[in-house]
Amino acid sequence: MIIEQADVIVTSPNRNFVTLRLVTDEGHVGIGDATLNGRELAVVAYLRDHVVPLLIGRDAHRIEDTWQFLYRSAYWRRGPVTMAAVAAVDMALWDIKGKEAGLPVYQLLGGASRTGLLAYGHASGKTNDELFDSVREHLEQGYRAIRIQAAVPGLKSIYGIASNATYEANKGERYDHEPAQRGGLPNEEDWDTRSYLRHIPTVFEAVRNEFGPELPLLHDGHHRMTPIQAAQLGKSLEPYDLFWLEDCTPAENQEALRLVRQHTTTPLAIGEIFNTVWDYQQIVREQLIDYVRSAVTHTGGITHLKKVLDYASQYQIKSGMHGPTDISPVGMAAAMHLGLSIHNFGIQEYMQHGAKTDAVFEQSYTWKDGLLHPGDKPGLGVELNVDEAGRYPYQRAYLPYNRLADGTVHDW
Ligand code: CS2
Ligand code: MG
Repeated sequence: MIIEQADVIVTSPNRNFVTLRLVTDEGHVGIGDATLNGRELAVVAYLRDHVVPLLIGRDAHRIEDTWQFLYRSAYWRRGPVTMAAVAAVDMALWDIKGKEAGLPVYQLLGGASRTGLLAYGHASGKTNDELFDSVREHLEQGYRAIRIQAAVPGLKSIYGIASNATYEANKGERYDHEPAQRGGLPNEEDWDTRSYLRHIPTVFEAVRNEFGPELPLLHDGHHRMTPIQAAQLGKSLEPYDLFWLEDCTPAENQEALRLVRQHTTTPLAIGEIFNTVWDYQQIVREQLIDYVRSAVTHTGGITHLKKVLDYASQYQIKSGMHGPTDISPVGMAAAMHLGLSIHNFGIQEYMQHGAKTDAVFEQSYTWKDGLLHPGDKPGLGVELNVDEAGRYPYQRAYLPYNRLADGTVHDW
């Protein structure tokens, strides 16, 4: 079965998405997500100019060989752009293989290891009252685990606060806290770690007092703390029994997590900006994390992320796949197939896309009683409506960045 056609489709319904669409000589269509928030066109160029010419005429059956060929023949290895491009090819080939076999991809990966996938959503608020409303909104929707993000007194803007945190406030359109605002240049936000470290424990105390000790709560530090500051936060949150503290400190320096681990038992989740197993080598081997945060879309696809998670399973580390709105429904479906099949599944982030996005990407995955399931359509189970996609041309969008009070640029 030969790849005859490869198209890179850019569309921007609720936000920008990049999708690779392959067609074989037998008429099978496979799609893969290549969305890299804020750098979408870099992946488009990598795919169109350097990968597509290599795909035409290749045997679509050879998923592993194609992965190794794209990874090793480029000479220059790893990185978010390269691995998002490789991921899209990998997802599209798994989609084709499932369609040819007449099976959902999770069956090709070894079948289901559970009935459904625990999902968490994003509650947020500028005040505790707004945060509580957002938590209630997510509980009413059926979420069984909830991420808590809050404004910090004295800071003008901060990551993770939905423009309006509740459905009604958005007139029935799902709130979309999409941080990458289309049409402009990067927004500058302000940051002060000490104010944040003083405030966040009070937020979790209030949430626990309001909602009790059982509800699994998560928090995203979003790369902003030094290791010792992360250790301080982890320790101060121990009384509130978090499911995880995410991206507590920039983890290019994997050793940094040793210092955090020495001071706190709060579970740690790292990796949404990682893109190969090598980024995890030390933090997995030294048991420095509890959850692997990578998305299929940013980590070389199903083939490679499965290898990362199999490595992590030797250390009882579980998956916590990244699933904000900048992972397309194709990338979400791929994550669900992989998550359903592996033994060491932990939790799946699920922010839900907007109505325009759902019209472009016709999904067959389901979310019921707080559990996700990829569905049983052959392949990944998502169809790209190319005509609908054409209605929404790309709009340049940048993620924000931070500056400290003295003007120093800081991690966002
Ligand atoms: C966040 C992401 O969902 C998360 O955990 O870290 O929303 C992140 O801010 C975006 O994916 C950046 O594009
Ligand atoms: Mg995150």
